[in-house]
Amino acid sequence: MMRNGGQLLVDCLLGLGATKAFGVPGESYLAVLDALHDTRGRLDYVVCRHEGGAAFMAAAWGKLTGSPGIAMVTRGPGATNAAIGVHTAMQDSAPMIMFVGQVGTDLRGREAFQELDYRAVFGTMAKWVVEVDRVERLPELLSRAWTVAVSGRPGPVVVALPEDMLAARTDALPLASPVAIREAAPDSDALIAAQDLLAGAQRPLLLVGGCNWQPAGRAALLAFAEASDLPVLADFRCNDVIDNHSSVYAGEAGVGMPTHVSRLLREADVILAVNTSFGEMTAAAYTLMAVPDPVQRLIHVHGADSELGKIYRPALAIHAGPNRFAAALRPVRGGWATWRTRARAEYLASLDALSQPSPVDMGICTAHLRQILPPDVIVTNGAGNFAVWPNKFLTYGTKARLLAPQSGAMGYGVAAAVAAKIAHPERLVVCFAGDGDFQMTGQELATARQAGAAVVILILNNGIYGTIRTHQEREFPARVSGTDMVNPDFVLLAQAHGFHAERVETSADFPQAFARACAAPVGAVLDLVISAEALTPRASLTQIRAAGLARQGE
Ligand SMILES: Cc1ncc(C[n+]2csc(CCOP(=O)(O)OP(=O)(O)O)c2C)c(N)n1
Ligand SMILES: [Mg+2]
Repeated sequence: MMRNGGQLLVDCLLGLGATKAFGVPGESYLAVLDALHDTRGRLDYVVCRHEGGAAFMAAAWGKLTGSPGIAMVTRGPGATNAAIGVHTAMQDSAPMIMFVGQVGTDLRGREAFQELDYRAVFGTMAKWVVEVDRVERLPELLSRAWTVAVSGRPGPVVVALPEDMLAARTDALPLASPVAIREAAPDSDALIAAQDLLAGAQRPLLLVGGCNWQPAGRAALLAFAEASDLPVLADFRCNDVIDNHSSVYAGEAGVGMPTHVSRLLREADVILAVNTSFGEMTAAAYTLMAVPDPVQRLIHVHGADSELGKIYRPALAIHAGPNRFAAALRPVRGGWATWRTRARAEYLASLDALSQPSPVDMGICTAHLRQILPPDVIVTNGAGNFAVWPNKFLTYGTKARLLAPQSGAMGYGVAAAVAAKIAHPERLVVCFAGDGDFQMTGQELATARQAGAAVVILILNNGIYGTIRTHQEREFPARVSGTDMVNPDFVLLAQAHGFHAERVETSADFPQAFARACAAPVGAVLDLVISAEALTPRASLTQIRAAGLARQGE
């Protein structure tokens, strides 16, 4: 059977197991769009409103499902709009494949209309970039793209599609399945060495991260931690790896780090880091663990050997996938109950927020949500001070998921929520957005409506770019510049998109408004009135400014 490049690409994606593609159309890949005409119900094209939204959705899909999220965007302008999603998938270690149109091979190199050199543009941003020049090589290169995206440390792959290649015809057969790569398992010597190091520890700590966990791997890790009675920290925005309700869970090592978390990292003598890539946020810009030789004895376990010894020189480096490593672990009993109990108690205490100087007090709202959110809720957020609420004040059980960008990309939350609801229409999906954050991808409300994705979006509306104001008041106190916003009426905006929408003026109104939002069949937006004064959970704007002024006076 003869196929053109578009048809072969789509048939390969079906064989690999893709079921959704998120994109904005372009004339550069009409043959792919045409092939998708015949795959509805098997491989659906989710029509987005901005390539940044589409790429975020693909990145979030990859993080949620473990299978590459598919984005499809047009040449230059589409590709550059989509860059934020590629960068986010990289920092999140999320599998993703972005297909991008390219000028015909006969024009390449002339700076033709919308031409870009994708290898140069995405070379340092993506895990791999390839341009497919010959139509018959599509199966080979798509198989490799999929494999690269999911293996080792998962990440984004960019595949460029010259127009003439998509139009060319071939009798090449499409792929029937992905390459199945078994995770690397730890060898028994390495395991014994790890268990010995742990057994000799006074204050051991388990630090878990990454996004290629499977339910069995997570369960095995939890069982190991509980049987060994040692405290567990989640890496930045990886709160959902380990059951937060377990007596071993002690919090998230990320931005806005609570004092007990920094104490645990500093005081630990042995840290077993499983699937962690050691981004800047994990150990407070590397201040809690010295580079390259931390005082703590580090056992670093990762599925990608390129992550081992990258930043730290571990006492023991083990190249193994997280799930197989977790399955191989046997309990170590070192009498750490006191150390673990204190960590847990401090974590539980950290969930009680101070009373906030704000009409809607997010401490009260998150305390309510902790009680009523269903166990399998999917929570998403982008970036801003508001993200501290879902990241530090909500708890995630074994079935819950948190989709939050380790890249700190504003706008991720709304798009990730849409992708999550498309993946799991039966689950409650709640997005936490800042007012600035929401406006980065708010147009994807239209995508949500079109796709029937009934997400619940909470806009924590404080009228400012709060994170930047926080830094500004610390470094340039009382000189507000570029951090105020005059916002649209979010209720009207959401209603114009067909969403149920309400403005919530007090904490007391929140529970009922949230219940109505969850019941709305079309999805809902709640515009929460937050005072700019409630700048962070622990310090008000006035306090932060006063401290900044006092430092200036010194
Ligand atoms: C795409 C992007 N642009 C800019 C930034 C820098 N930035 C980080 S947080 C922030 C402010 C977020 O404001 P908002 O969403 O209103 O949340 P708030 O801090 O007020 O709670 C900005 C501008 C970023 N992280 N990502
Ligand atoms: Mg704000």
